[in-house]
Amino acid sequence: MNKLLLPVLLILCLVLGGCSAPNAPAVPEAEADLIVVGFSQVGAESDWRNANTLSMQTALSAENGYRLILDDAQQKMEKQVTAIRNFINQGVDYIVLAPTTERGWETVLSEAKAAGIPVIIVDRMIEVSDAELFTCWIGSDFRREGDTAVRWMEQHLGDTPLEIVHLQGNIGSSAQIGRTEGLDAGLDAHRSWNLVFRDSGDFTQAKGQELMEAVLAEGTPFNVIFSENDNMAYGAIDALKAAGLQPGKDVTLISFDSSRTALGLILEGEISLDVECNPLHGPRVRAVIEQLERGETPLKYTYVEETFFDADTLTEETISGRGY
Ligand code: GYE
Repeated sequence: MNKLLLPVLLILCLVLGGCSAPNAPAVPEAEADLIVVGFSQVGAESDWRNANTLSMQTALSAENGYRLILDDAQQKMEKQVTAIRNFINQGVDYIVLAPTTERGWETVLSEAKAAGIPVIIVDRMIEVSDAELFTCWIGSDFRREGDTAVRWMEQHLGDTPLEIVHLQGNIGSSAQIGRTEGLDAGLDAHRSWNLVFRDSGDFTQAKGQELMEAVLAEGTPFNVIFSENDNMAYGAIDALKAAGLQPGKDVTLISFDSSRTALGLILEGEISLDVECNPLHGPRVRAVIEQLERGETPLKYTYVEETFFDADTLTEETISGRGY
């Protein structure tokens, strides 16, 4: 071979990543038997999300026989579409998708289907006309979570006049849609409940704080905050305290997720109700892949069992035994 051509070819090989140094196997032997899973994750917007990522990484580890390719979409649906296309190009064995929003998945999932790659949906749901575009779904009943919060409000706050500040999650995500629908049903059923503010805080602490600061600056009276996740609730607490208000006393704070920090805040009296949402889907996804590997058909929809916590039901033991 031409002396000049060889280094050029070598560099090209390395850049394209298609081949390796002479005599080295293309894939390290230990990795050759691993099941390759591409996981398109929403982002890192909350403690819930980080616990979910960790759960997937732990369950789908090399020791357990997996190679997990994680893609963080920074809460952008378009980034997830690109990630899925990359997974298809890489020829992964399975795709796991935690979708940001419910809509817009038809095309890319048809591509995965055409490539013969099973797609497992976790956490939020997708809305597609053909349910064959995904193998199965594992997650929470978000409408039920919203209804649970409303039932608690009925029992604990009754028909007293409520001025409700509603901090929503990512608009268009199942978690937002279900929890908002629950509250809307409560608002319809109670003439004395008033919605005084509603906006999306994107499930982040920073945005939750920002929105609460805006409400406080406006001088809008309120006595309930309905925060669609814990991180926005933490932001709201910071804003309330900075304004000299005491969460739990001056305002009833309702939240979702029930991560360990939030449960601690129930004990301290700052959060009044936290509806549980379990992020530990890693072992559930692994069990589904094992079923598929054995040629079995997993359940199409699996709803995770969940409860709620308030000062009456929460114990120190629950907090210490919490996995997230
Ligand atoms: O409540 C929130 C996270 O989709 C259930 O997303 C999940 C939600 C969760 O960012 O904290």
